[in-house]
Amino acid sequence: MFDRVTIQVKAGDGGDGSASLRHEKYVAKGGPDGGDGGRGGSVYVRADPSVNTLLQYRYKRSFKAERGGPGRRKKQHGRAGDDLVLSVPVGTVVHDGASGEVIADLTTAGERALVARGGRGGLGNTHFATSTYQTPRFAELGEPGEERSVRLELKLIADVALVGYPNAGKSTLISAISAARPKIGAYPFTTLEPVLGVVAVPDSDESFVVADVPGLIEGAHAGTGLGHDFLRHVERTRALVYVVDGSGQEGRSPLHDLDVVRREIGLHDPELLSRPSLVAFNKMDLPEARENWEEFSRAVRERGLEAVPVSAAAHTGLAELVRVMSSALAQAPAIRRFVEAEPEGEVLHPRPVDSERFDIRRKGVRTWQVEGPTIERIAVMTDTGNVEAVRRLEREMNRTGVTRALEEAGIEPGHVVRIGGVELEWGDSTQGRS
Ligand SMILES: Nc1nc2c(ncn2[C@@H]2O[C@H](COP(=O)(O)OP(=O)(O)OP(=O)(O)O)[C@@H](O)[C@H]2O)c(=O)[nH]1
Ligand SMILES: [Mg+2]
Repeated sequence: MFDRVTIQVKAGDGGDGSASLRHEKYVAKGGPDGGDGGRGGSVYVRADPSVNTLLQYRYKRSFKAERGGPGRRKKQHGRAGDDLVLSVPVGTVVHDGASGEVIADLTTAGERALVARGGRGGLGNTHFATSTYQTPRFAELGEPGEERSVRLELKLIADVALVGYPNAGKSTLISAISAARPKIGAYPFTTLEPVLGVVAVPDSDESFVVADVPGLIEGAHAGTGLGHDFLRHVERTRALVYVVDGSGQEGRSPLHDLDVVRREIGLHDPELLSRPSLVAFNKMDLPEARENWEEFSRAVRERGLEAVPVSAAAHTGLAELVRVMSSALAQAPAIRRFVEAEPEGEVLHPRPVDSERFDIRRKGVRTWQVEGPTIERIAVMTDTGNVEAVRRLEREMNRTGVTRALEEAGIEPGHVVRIGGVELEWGDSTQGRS
């Protein structure tokens, strides 16, 4: 079943700022006129009602948004990179691939989550001119776009799940009460993927969504048969219908099947047992089923459940079954899928506000590491091949208190400081407090 996939996403890098100096007639070097780089495109995941599976991510697993354009002379700013929007089915849960943490649960059509933020454009040199320093010959590099792995997990959203032993007739039943046409077979495990069908409630304009899920057998929670993996889909349904083969297959009694299936469901998630439930006692067209019905219905009532005798094949009892299903739903609490969400709302994943806080760690006798959002961002946006750009980084280190903290921690000339991806050698001459 292809309902989980991990993809790599990379937002666009910001465009580099420009270090252009104005060309004026009769003036050898004019003031700075370099524009800013454009921001990089971000990557979003969006719940699209016209998409039903995650299959489009089966082979292509890596996605990149466009980078921002570079700033140019005459204060021309670079153009912003286009965002990349990845479509997923409604009901997709988006996790951070590394931590497993849930970034967003896209339960409403149109909802989208930001998964990788585009890098900021680098500032052009016009930003670095001061009254005493009028021709800065450097600009910031674009900030790299965020990059991360993202796990997409599809959890179907249905009102009612049909659960039961293989061959109980779940697929036959859903095709009898809805327009869904899953494969039906006289062999177990015909259904390999969950299937959804919309059921109209007679004499009303209501309808509800039913999910036909693969068969469950004893030991499913431990991986027997198809295992219980697909029961994750059942977690998102509001009511359960246990479908049992009333004729008893291979010497198993219908009651035994019901108990086994309920036990497996409880082992997967005990909470599921307390959802509104009922039993569809199927294959009433067969004499064995009619014989079993009396005893079964009594035993089921003792368990506090209601059973409805039906024949999915002969289409008997179905109107009554649908009526009981819809009244079970009427008592079922609205679950997570009804969480308030703006139809076109955006789920933002929290991102630490840029702060000037930083930590210093000694990494070895001569090596120091500085970590902090602001200083790291300035460092990655520094063109280390440009002396003036490095000077500016040093000024920022002074301004934010990094320099003082390193000195207090005991840094000495010749030591190496790492910030973001940048390495600086500590020296007397370059650490002037300007
Ligand atoms: N006589 C009779 N046979 C039925 C009835 N409902 C289903 N069947 C038969 O039972 C067999 C299994 O039906 P399916 O609908 O594929 O059963 P399932 O529960 O979806 O099975 P899995 O997908 O393997 O879990 C098929 O041969 C059906 O024709 C019924 O009401 N009466
Ligand atoms: Mg089936």
